[in-house]
Amino acid sequence: MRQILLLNGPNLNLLGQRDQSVYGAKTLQDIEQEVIRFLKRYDLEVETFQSNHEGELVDALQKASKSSSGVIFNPAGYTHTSVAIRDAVDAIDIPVIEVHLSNIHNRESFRSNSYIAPVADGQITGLGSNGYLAAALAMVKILEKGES
Ligand code: DHK
Repeated sequence: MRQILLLNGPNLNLLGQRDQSVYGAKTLQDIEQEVIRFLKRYDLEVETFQSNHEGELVDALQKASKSSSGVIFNPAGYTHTSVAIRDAVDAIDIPVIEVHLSNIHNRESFRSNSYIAPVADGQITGLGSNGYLAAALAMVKILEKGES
């Protein structure tokens, strides 16, 4: 079965206890389960990984290029700082969709810049946990197109 990596960056392990007016009430496990359930309908298996460490996220992206068909990725705070993660996304030849729970364009100005967006297939921001499902559907469509 083909596999999608659902990759989450720093502090997203704290979802549920982080500011719920910004990040919602769901835990990361809730979101992961929703994506797993959704992609199962399309015969796609989901591997989940969360890390607070930049290098581990780089490692996960490199590994995904060998074992997965695509990545749904919330780089969290590293979105706005990490050239290394951007380079990893750029270097791998599978689709990567960037997701943010909050709308990074209506918060502090430093959040509106994403180092990842220019090298990702697309960015979904501000739709809360539904953004992950939107990314999952987009990933299905991207992969279907690749097959035809
Ligand atoms: C998550 C974070 O942790 C922030 O650092 C980003 C992103 C936004 C989100 O909305 O999911 O700025």
